[in-house]
Amino acid sequence: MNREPQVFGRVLSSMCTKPHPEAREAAQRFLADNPGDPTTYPAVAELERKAVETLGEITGLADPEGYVASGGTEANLQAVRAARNLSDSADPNVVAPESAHFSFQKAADVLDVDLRLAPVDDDRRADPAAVRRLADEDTALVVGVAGTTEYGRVDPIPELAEVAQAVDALLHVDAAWGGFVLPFADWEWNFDHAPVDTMTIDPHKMGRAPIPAGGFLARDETVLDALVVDTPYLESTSQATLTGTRSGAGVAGAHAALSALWPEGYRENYDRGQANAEWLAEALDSRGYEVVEPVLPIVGAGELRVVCMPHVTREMLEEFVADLDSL
Ligand code: 0PR
Repeated sequence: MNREPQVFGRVLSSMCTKPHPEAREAAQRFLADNPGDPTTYPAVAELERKAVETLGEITGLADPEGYVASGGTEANLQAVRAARNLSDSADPNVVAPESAHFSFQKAADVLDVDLRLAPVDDDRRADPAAVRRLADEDTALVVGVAGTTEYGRVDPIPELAEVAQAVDALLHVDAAWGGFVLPFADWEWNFDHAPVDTMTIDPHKMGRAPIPAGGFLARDETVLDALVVDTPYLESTSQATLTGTRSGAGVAGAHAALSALWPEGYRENYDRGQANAEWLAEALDSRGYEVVEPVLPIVGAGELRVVCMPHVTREMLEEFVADLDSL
């Protein structure tokens, strides 16, 4: 059976998008390279270092530690794992807003930590007072989301950092989706705005890299050290990643997309996506839908959710609204 890949003409609520052509090409060339063995595959290892450096630039972090992960789920899991390993509690917990992505539930399950979900405020952002009430001396990690999956909300990261400091926990920011639009919007979310310890920022979402390409970043080497295992028979002596063999296509694709698009290409994606989101919000509002204002390019209205990814054009949205009108 010869199936064709999905055409993006009617994909309106996915966080995946068409890869940049140069990223597609780079991914294909590096299909058999394994960044998990950097001494045997030094070229792809070099691309990964450069990709991480650019992710650092995007998130306000000079000399970033980190790597290109399989996606946001792995990056979030590694943040929880590092915090758990660094904690001196016998029964560590993680406090996150209830708007956090379900990957934190997987992380808590796999790592056997308690996940405490705090109610959000009226604008669906983390409420620092509610997070503070759930945090205690066993809290290893406080989580903030910069661009929530459902409504694109940006949590008050500096206030969450204060909560983390008050209980001596690490602070993780999940910017898996938002990381490539937030540099062009006016929010405090990154390593430069607050004492953020770790961050998720995924090139395979708004970054226009092919799947799989997530991003895990850490301010401090000690975080990566907390993840390291020895790799006795490899030339490199240790590994901090979760998976062993990793996708060279993912790493090379991410590097190529970042090289082609940061910063101007991403700025254009943001400008167009945000304008489209505002246009759609207005179109839905004038038709009587209860619309959640798009502070980033995601429009929520009742059961409806449209993510204005780079492949989503005004024409697609006009067609969508016309379809709604004809129902
Ligand atoms: N953090 C945030 C804020 C996310 O939105 C997501 C995924 C993750 C972490 C996990 O990332 P990975 O899926 O890369 O592990 N958010 C999307 C969502 O749940 C994932 C997705 C993407 C779902 C494309 C469907 C789809 O077509 O909507």
